Amino acid sequence: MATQTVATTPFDDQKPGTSGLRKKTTVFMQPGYLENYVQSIFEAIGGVSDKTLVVGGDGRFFNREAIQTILKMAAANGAAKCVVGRDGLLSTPAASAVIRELKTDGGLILSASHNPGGENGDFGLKYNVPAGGPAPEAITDAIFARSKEIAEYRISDAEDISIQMIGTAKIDDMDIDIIDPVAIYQSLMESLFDFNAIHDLFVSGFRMRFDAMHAVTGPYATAILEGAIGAPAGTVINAQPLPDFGGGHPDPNPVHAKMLMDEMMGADGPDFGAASDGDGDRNMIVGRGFYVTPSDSLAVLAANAELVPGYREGLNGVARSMPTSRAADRVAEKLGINAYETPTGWKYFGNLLDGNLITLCGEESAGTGSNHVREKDGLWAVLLWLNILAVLRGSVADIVKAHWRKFGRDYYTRHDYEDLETAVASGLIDDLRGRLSALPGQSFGGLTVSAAEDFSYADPVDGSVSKHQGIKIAFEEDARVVLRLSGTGTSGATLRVYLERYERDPANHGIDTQQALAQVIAAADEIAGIRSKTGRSAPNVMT
Ligand code: VG1
Ligand code: CO
Repeated sequence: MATQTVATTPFDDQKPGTSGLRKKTTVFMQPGYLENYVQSIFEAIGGVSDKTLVVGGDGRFFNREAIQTILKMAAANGAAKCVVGRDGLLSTPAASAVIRELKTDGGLILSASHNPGGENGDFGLKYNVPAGGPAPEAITDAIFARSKEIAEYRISDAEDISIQMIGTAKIDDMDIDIIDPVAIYQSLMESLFDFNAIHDLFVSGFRMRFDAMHAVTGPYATAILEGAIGAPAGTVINAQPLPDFGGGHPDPNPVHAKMLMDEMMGADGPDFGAASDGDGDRNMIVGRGFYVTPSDSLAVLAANAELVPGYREGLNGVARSMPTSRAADRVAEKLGINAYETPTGWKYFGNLLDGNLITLCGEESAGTGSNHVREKDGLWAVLLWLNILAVLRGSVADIVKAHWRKFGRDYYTRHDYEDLETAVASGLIDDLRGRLSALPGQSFGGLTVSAAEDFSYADPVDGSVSKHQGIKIAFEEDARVVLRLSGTGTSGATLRVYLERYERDPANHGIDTQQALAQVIAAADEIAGIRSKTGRSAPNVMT
């Protein structure tokens, strides 16, 4: 078989966003589109000659075809080997674990994460570095730059290979290892958690429901929870990965994981509920009748991590993305460890983890993780909760309420305005940016602005600076509003408004969240003119 060099024209829209390049599946399927991006990645990382790459995805529509293309291109570009998950499956955290365990030169992860899949849904691709994490901005900028110059790509004209069975194969001179997508990840989990203690928790009658949402975590959760730990059959639901996620939206939040939420809110619901997203890096945690916000989850996990074998030595520090509530900072302060505030997106945690500055990190968007990999990890967060529950033996609600009594409660909600006209959304942010310096001292419905900034982050390890990462407005009344535009959407623009308020007094910890934040919500609207500028009377999604 021979290598073909195919002439191509640059596509001008291949700029990676918050988490790699995401587009409509039909865009990725255009002739040359995927090829163009893959060749740009290979060239931006200095070529792949003699390198070993991990390749896998979340199983969505076009996953298999894209993998065949990537393998043929890796072969034509001189790669020594590709390691592929059987059936083309690898959850994002598992891909990170495999990259690290096998000490490869990085990997390509095919996923649009929590975005809907299918022919009319979304597709995505990103490159992860040898440390296992998403490429930092310097690399994604280089990929984008390359994609605008590129004139040709290289691909082998070999036949498709079968990736249905564990084993080895070859395309031209390149070796291919087809691996069990679960094994390496599972042994990593066994090294961190006390599976026997969790087993005993289930033996005591504890009931759990894990909703895999027909996405990639099904095989992982079934093998680990029902297999290795011995949870009752039926603990994992919607376990079969499907190319269109069964028509659902694989985003684990109370809106999209409604079936699970309904069961958990019932009087006789299970003790513990959890869900994960398309590529397995997000998690939702629910107790019976009690939803845990991701910001609170990060804080509770940080406060209790030492109860679990993998974190017995304590934490080096914690980090959270800027719009995530400050609950984790309060824990860090009590523990006497560092707390970092990074821009949205997992790539910003990489240097902090590599430099041992932090052990745990998380985002308000249902992402939690630790130094065990370089991605957020849905099932890991679920196992950490389970291990803590196995030690404390209380209900989820009791544990979180006790946490609030000790640290105070950070009421938190995110309001999303989806599918806005791009000009309207960026106009709103630009206008606000232009008025920031005038805001401090002004009052909005009883709240007085104490500080307003266009968030910029200087990486403490390599000194790189990321600007314009969101508008952050703080109030004297211990409340905060953050506004930013989504970088993962594939049509129009999404405005995200993050709202929070701190309440120390336990007598006030039982208020409905939207009500507790009503004043902050009103102030945000008054300051940014959200309703008047977007013409929307309410957000599409509130989490
Ligand atoms: C969203 C979340 C962000 C997360 C990103 C990728 O980005 O807000 O916290 O890191 O998705 O998550 P944005 O730019 O749309 O707000 V995943 O699970 O989609 O890889
Ligand atoms: Co995801």
